[in-house]
Parts: sequence; C-alpha cells; structure tokens
Amino acid sequence: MLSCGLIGLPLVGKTTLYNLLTKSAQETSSFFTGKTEAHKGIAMIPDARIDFLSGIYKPRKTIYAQLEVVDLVGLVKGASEGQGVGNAYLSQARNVDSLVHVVRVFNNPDVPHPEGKIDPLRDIETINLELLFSDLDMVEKRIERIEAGKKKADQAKELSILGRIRDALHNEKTVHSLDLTDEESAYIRSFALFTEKPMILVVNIDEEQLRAKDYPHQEALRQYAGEKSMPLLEICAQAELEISQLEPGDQEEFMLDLGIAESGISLLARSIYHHLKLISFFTVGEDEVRAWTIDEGITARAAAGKIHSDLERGFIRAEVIKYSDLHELGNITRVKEKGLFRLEGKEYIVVDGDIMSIRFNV
Ligand SMILES: Nc1nc2c(ncn2[C@@H]2O[C@H](COP(=O)(O)OP(=O)(O)O)[C@@H](O)[C@H]2O)c(=O)[nH]1
Ligand SMILES: [Mg+2]
Repeated sequence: MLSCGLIGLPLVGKTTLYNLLTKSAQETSSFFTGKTEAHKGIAMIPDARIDFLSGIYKPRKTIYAQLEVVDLVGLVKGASEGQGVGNAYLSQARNVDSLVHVVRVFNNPDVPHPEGKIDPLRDIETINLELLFSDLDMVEKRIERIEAGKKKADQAKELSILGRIRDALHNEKTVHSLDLTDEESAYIRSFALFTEKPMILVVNIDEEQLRAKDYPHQEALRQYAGEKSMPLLEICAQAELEISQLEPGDQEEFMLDLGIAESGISLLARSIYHHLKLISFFTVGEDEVRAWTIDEGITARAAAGKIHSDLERGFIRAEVIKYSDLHELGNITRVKEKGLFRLEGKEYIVVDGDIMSIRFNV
C-alpha cells in the first residue's frame, strides 16, 4: 500500500490531521513532548463514484482506495546532526512514498511556537534544510566509499550521477527537481532520499483565517509553492476535526457556515493521489464494490495483478465499462444495449474510473 508521512515542526497540527485522515484518536498536545514513536494508520480516500456504485450493487462490503498515513514526530533544527529525535527518526521517515509537510499559520495562544513567533516560510526552510542535509550526508558517504574502493572504474556512471546530486543539494536544490531518468534514479533508490519524494504543503490555518479567506504570509506561501511546483492546501485542521465529530446533517450546515465545499481531508487525499500520479479502477458485484489503486499508464494485465497474482498470470481478457457511462445510464443492461461494454486485451492501458472484470484461467 502507498504511504504518506506527515512531517513538520512540533505543534503544527500533524497529529490532528492524522486523526482526521485515519479516524483515530491519538493524543494531541499543546506542549512539546519529545515523543519519538510514529503512529501508522489507514486513510480511506473519499470517492463519490464508490458511493454511487455501492448504491447500485448494495454489496456486503464497500472498500475505498486506501493510503497508509504515518504521523511522524516533530522535526527540529539540527535533526540531521542528531538534535532532537535525530537520525533514528529520519530513517523511520524515509520509508514513505510521499511527504505531507504541515506548516503552522493558525493563532492559538495556548500553543506556543517552538521558535517564539509564527513564520511559516522560515519553518518550511528549517524542515527542508534538515531533509536536504540528511540526504547530502547519505550521498557524500556513498561517494567516499566508492572513491576509496577498488571498483571505482566500474562505478564511474554511478559516481557521476551522485556528483550531480551532491552539487544540486549543495545548491539547496531537491533531487526531485533534477527529474532523473528511471535508470539514474535506480542508483539511489535504496537511499530513499527525502528530497526525491513528492511533497505537498498543508498550511494549517485557524477558523477566523478560514472565514476571512486570508491570513498572514498567504501571498508569500503561494508564491513559494508555485515556484517549487508544489501543491498547496489551506486546511483548518481543528475545525475539520470538530466537523467530523458532528452528526452528518450538522456537518453540512457547519461546512456551509464556514464556506467549505469539500472537506480538507477529501481535498488532501485527492491531492496526494493526483500528485503521485495514481488512478483508481473499480470492481463491482453483490459481494463487494471496491476501488483499486494503480499507477497511471499501466496495462490491464498488470492491474489485474493488483487484485491477485493468478489474475495476472492467467489473464485472458478484461471486461470494461466506463464509470461515467454507468453513472449516466444507471444500469449495466442499458450500458450493454448502447454497445458501451468492451472486451480488452492484456495491453490495454487502464483509465481512471474503469470498471473491470477480469477473465482468467490458471
Ligand atoms: N486553533 C487551532 N489549534 C490547532 C489547530 N491544529 C492544531 N491545533 C492545536 O495545536 C496543538 C498541537 O497539535 P498537534 O496535532 O498535536 O501537533 P503536532 O505536534 O504537529 O502533532 C494542539 O493543542 C492542537 O489542538 C488549528 O487548526 N487551529
Ligand atoms: Mg504529534
């Protein structure tokens, strides 16, 4: 399962967001606890298409696309040199596929800011530099080892790529920004470098700022995210948490009152999906309606393998209908009558929203 890690300074709202995403109840705190263990949980990706399909098939089980969320402890200045939770933390955080960087803008007199003053751009730089230093350290160690070893001549290509990465990091550029080819990134895959991971910025604002649709540093943050081609989401974690604890009817009213059309969690989940170039296909039936997560651009046969390896091995054909056709026509019979039911071979490239049934033989 794909994973995302919540990173940021202490007391920015990471655990609050984690609880929202995973419907958990981990303790949040208004003081720095120095805790070092990470929480892991599963977030369901809200999807109105699944709700619709579930309404048609009335299955025993409805399964949304899922994402593993890791609530990492707060990172502090100097972590890459062993400060605060230090390097043990950093290695824990390397195992995720993407990073959600939470930054504080909300005012809350009960929650002191570790640096004494709210300044989101400074905080972003602090975290980014820690990640960068940690990556640089790994890359430099590897370069030293190759330089000192006996196979240096054979490793010329690797050395040149590592050199490029080192230079970029020295210039405070991320590995992500280098747009490495698959072949190049294969050399550094085992390092799981932070700055190679896709990152989303979540600006945690308060209710007043949400209502005003304005907050200090808004322009600067948007400009920063734009320059880095990083998605930026403004979410009021506290208000969302309160909304999620209300009865469904009251939830809508509260959201309307705050001027939110889609819950922040739904936005965040979708944004992660989009940023990681992931799509969903669906399987339907009386037993189960389910969303499956795949990388954009993979074949029907590879997608079948997500369901079960037998389906990939013994793949014959995929029966495919488009979600949008079913949604428009209301039932399968009408979709078939219109000739919108297709049989596809193993090389067919699956499209977001395909409803598939795999014919196989093993
Ligand atoms: N006013 C306000 N307080 C928040 C918001 N998000 C988090 N907090 C408070 O900030 C404190 C730290 O939150 P927590 O989620 O534990 O932060 P973490 O250290 O990053 O995991 C808690 O007391 C939260 O209630 C927010 O959007 N608005
Ligand atoms: Mg926390």
